[in-house]
Amino acid sequence: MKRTWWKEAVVYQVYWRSFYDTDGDGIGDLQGVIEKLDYIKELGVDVIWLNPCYDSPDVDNGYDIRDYYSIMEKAGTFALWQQLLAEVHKRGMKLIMDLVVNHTSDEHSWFVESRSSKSNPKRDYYIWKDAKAGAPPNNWRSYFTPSAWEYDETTDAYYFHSFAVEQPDLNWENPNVRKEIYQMMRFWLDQGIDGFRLDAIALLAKPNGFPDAENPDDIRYLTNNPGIHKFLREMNEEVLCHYDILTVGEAAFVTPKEGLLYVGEDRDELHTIFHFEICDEMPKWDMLRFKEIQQRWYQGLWGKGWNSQFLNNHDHTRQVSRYGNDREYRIESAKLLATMIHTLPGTPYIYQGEEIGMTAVYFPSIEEYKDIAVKNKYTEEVAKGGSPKEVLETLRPLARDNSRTPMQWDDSGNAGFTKGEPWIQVNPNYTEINVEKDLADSNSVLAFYKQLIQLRKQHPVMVYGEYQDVSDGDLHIYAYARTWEDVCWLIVLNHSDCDRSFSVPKEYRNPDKLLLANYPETSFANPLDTILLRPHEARIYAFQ
Ligand code: TEU
Repeated sequence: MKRTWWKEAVVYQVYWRSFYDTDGDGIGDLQGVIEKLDYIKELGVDVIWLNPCYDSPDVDNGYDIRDYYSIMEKAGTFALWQQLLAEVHKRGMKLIMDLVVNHTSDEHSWFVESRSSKSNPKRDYYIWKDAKAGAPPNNWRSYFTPSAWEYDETTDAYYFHSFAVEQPDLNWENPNVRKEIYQMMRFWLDQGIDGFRLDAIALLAKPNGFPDAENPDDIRYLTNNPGIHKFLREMNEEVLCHYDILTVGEAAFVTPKEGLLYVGEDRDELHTIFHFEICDEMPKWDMLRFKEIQQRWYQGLWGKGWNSQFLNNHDHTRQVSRYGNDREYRIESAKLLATMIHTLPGTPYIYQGEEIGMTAVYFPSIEEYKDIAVKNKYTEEVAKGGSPKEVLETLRPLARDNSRTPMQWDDSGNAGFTKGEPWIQVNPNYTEINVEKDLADSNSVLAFYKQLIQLRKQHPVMVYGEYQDVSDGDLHIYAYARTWEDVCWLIVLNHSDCDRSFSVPKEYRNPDKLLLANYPETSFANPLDTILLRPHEARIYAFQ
């Protein structure tokens, strides 16, 4: 298997608007990211993924781009962004930017022109259809609205949007659109960035002929359509292959077999992808399903393509709340989930705040929620007759705002995030959960993440080791081996609130050492017949 820097890297995702505010406007900024780079560097990570900071009206927190070539005023200036890039490189880290090219803002000049008249040269930069008997062209919904079509009076036609009304989809069938996008990508790569996280990239190709969907609510018809690989191969040929970069595609709803078409080393498309089977197929934590998904992706990609491992990001609620136990076992389960993500095959991603075990938030009313997705869904469900209280209860656990509350730096006002009024409320538990507290505790979640990241630097088995699930019948215990040359690791995880025992397969009963454990006082025994695991206990054994 080809060894590359991005396979060996750990990526840290900075949602800058919630990271650190230096000008007191209550919103994080690029200066704040610069001032916290030493903190990020000391984690030991290699790459920073920066969420979109291009000029935007901010309807969808920067994922509605108005000008690809300038920086959003809230974030800072282009010169400041250049300084951030230089400071990241000075510290020996790399920076990948979010590439949002499935759609733009409705305030982008291209769309302003496109909607102005049917004869405008930029009309076909977007997807316009005439009404069908006075109704939208088909029955598709979008991720954020009941219909994926918005009527525009000026030209008496509908335009298509996969997300918000304010995010019209670009028409990727138009070669002029693709040319403009490739030119913009080269601009940013020539600034010296180290790659892209490609937003909603599997949506670029639309279903041929825009037929009605059998089940409009099953939104998978929007993604992974024929033609997507033609676009990605052209993008690779025109742009990506000319740079030594990391490209990670957000590819919702693809299976391992389909995923390989995006990241196969012989495909000349992308390097790796975030799949979403864990989030989409598992509305609630189900260890058995998780193991099956991991097995499928290992068999589908290993040796042919590269996977990415994550459990949360700015779109998915805090992992310790969704998959762990953020009450009695917050610290243990935060460490357990980290151990899993960092020892499974693929590049691990850390979403800001997970390294101190930040949790989901509980806002009492819809007013405190800021995300267009959750607010639109709330309006939609209440309009359908849902009781506001019940609708909020349903939406609350998976609302994207759970992961967008400000980074908790210390126990001072607003968790040290801002001296102003924060754009979104700080999680009230910041007095207990914050960076300053974790830095002072050698048994903290933060200290544990640093140990895990260090292990990756010292042990190629973590990156290139073959994977084998060696779990026994207990659905709550996940045990697997990683093997590389003459090195073998056994990872054993108890995903439950109870004590459980794991009977060790005979070939793993004589480890040389207990490499890492998430309970400080864990004794090492050899031979190992049965391991008694405490709630949310994780162990890594090494066999030299
Ligand atoms: O998210 C894309 C998106 O919403 C879907 O892929 C969904 O996340 C997936 O199916 C998992 O359920 C990206 C950005 O991450 C998000 O913040 C933006 O709102 C969205 O695109 C539009 O740009």
